[in-house]
Amino acid sequence: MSLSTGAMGVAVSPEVAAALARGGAVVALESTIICHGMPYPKNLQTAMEVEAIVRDNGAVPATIAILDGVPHVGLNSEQLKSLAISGRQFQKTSRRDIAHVVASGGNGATTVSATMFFAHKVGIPIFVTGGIGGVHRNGEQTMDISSDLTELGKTPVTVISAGVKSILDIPRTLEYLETQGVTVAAYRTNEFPAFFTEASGCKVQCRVDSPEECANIIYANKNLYLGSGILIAVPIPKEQAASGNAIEAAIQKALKEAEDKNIIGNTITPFMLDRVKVLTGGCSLEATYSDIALVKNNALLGAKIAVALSDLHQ
Ligand code: PSU
Ligand code: MN
Repeated sequence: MSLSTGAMGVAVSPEVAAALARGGAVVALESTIICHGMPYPKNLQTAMEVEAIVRDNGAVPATIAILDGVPHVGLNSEQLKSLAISGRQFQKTSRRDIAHVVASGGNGATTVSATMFFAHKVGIPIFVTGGIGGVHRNGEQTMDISSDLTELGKTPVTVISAGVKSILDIPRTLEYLETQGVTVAAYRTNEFPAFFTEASGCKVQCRVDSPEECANIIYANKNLYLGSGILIAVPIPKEQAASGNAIEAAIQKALKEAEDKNIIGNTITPFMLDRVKVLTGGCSLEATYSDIALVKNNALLGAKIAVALSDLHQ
């Protein structure tokens, strides 16, 4: 089946297009986590389970990727499978890389910034992922600040994540988000979560306790044409939380390895994520698999927020 890419140059799957046309709930999902975050077949299994959770909770999933130079919003099962098998052959694509990947007819796994861009382009206001990028440790020297943060500043999409991994500088990430005018809300907690652990030591101004409350904030953002994004941070469930000390020790070791190997640019995040996973694998099984558990946990809330938001618009 061939899809019309329309004037926007984006191929929207029939299911997603129909849901958007009726004002139904749709949840965008990224593809970097599939291609660069987990090996096959774990990545395919996870991607399918996340889509199923979104569906079971009343929303339509829209996984986003660039296939043969065409940005796709909503993938069918063959496309999802081929993406998962290809893995790292799909180029990690942030906003910076989009035009080049499209012009060269390439395959791109979209990061948070690129996924937000395409979600907004086709009218999807909600996007679920595991963790977003941020200000890297030593970012004050390297200026390595993820384009996820500037995208959140200029694109009105709500991202549901488990906070920011502590491989990054969390306090500076929050400072930068404030500079960018991004609403940061923590779900059922007063503290910003640190992905593997429930708390980062950083307080947030905005606490939300229900999907409806989240939807009200998104609605207000839209009505005021604020134009900026919203980050909803959901802490890891208590029973899955890893030991903060074990994680920090692994991060320190991985940072040293990255420095020795001179790993910089857009390979630093996948490298750090991979090494922390391996280095904590021995002492904390939960940490190894928390990525998967957390995306699922976030998908559950994201779908409920999407449904609450679509109800507000009816
Ligand atoms: N953090 C995670 N898992 C991920 C990423 C970040 O815990 O998979 C991915 C996301 O796609 C995010 C990207 O948008 O890494 C950020 O990369 P960078 O730091 O190069 O901007
Ligand atoms: Mn970077």
